[in-house]
Amino acid sequence: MTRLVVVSNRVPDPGRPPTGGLAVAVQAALRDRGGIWMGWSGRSSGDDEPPPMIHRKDGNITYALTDLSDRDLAEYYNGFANSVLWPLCHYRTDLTDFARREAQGYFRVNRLFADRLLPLIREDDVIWVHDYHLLPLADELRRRGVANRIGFFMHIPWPAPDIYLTLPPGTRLLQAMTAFDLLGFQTENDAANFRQCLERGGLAAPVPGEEGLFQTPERRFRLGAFPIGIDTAGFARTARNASRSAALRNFRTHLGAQKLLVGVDRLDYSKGLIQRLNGYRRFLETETEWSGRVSYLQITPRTRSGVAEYEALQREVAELAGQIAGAFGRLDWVPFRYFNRAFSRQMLASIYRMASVALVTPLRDGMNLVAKEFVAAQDPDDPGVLILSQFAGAASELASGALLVNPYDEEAIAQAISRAVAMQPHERRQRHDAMMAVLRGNDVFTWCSSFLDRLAAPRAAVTA
Ligand code: ADQ
Repeated sequence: MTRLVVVSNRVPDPGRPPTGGLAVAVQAALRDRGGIWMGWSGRSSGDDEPPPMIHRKDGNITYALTDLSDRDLAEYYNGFANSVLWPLCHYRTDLTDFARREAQGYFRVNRLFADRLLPLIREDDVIWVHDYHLLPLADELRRRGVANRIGFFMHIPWPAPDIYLTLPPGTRLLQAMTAFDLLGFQTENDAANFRQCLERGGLAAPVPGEEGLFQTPERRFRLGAFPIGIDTAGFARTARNASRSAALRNFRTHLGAQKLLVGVDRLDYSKGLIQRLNGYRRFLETETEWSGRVSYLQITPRTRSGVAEYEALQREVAELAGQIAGAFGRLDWVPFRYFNRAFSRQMLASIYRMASVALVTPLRDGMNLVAKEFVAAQDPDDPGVLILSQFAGAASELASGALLVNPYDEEAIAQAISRAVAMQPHERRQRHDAMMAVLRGNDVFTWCSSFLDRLAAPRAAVTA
């Protein structure tokens, strides 16, 4: 079997058990074939050029880690990736803070990745690049003579052409992306948006009669939807083996007969936290018979502290959280709890299983794995209800069982909460069964192998 070379901005800690389904699946694929996982070490080299890469071996996997300089991190990571591409792909052109210097830094770091990867690549390796930090990487590798199969998976949404094409180097990036052999997106909608961007830019044309195959004057490539899954069986097992944490036991006792609502999101403006909290507030205002009978737990670790919008959002969410607790709380009832830290996976799984309702209402999300984890963690005999944004990638798979909402509509969120807390067991079971069937049929291991199988499919010759 050919070796696998995975490239992503961040790499899981070598030697430590992987957290998160994606790392589990990618590591399993790497272990099967042997290979390399290359990415940023998480460290800065300050004002100096990054020193040579560090190589850590773990069985048949080599982790190749590069530091980046402060300037690289400011321009590539906090700059173009997180302050331009992230908001743009989440339809927030108002927050897209474009600067030419940062775009140059982004292409420069992609050249650095290519230079550092080049000596590690063997002729028949298959290369799999992940996410928006590395859109031009295949093009840089091709310029250095790499003819290997190179695939790409986009974890975040691909926006509609009228949004994407507002990006000054948008066409240059698209052109660079045609150097991949396979481009994978989370949903058919994302894939269709990308196709339209290509066609609008006149960069590639579909090959008639060949679904997903495109042609430029030089080469052919494929694109398609590969919705990412979770380790469904593994996560369900973790949730069944309830965490023995004393805090969790006390929490359960404290809740008594109250129904637990849960939200778990990184602190990010794409997650729709303000609208969601306002929806909950409206529910408490209008459905007063639930006063004292529900409690909402929001777990939101802070991320990207180097980007100004995240600091502002932190203040806004904290203020709203305080208002809700202050306005509705009683001596004997806490209607809202807000945490700003990460929880262990065991703890999260137990909390999901304890909850009657999950609120997963991003304004835009590539997939949203929390929605899938919540479903997998449920007791099938007495499952909770998933309230899910119609703009999360997960909605394209879970529409049969979730209560879909428009995440901008606070009234609709309030109504969905009141429907969820009152839902009868038979309807909850029916909905849960439907969603579990999807999650079992497409877990993260299936996702990984279906992408890699498609990448390995014979290349089609370019026709005149
Ligand atoms: P994210 O934006 O990070 O991922 P998501 O898909 O929800 O979003 O994944 C978050 C992961 O972090 C989940 O596994 C979740 O359990 C975990 N997590 C969240 N809050 C946590 C907490 N407080 N403590 C511990 N763990 C926590 C990007 C895209 C998504 C896409 C994924 C995978 O933005 O749309 O689904 O990649 O492709």
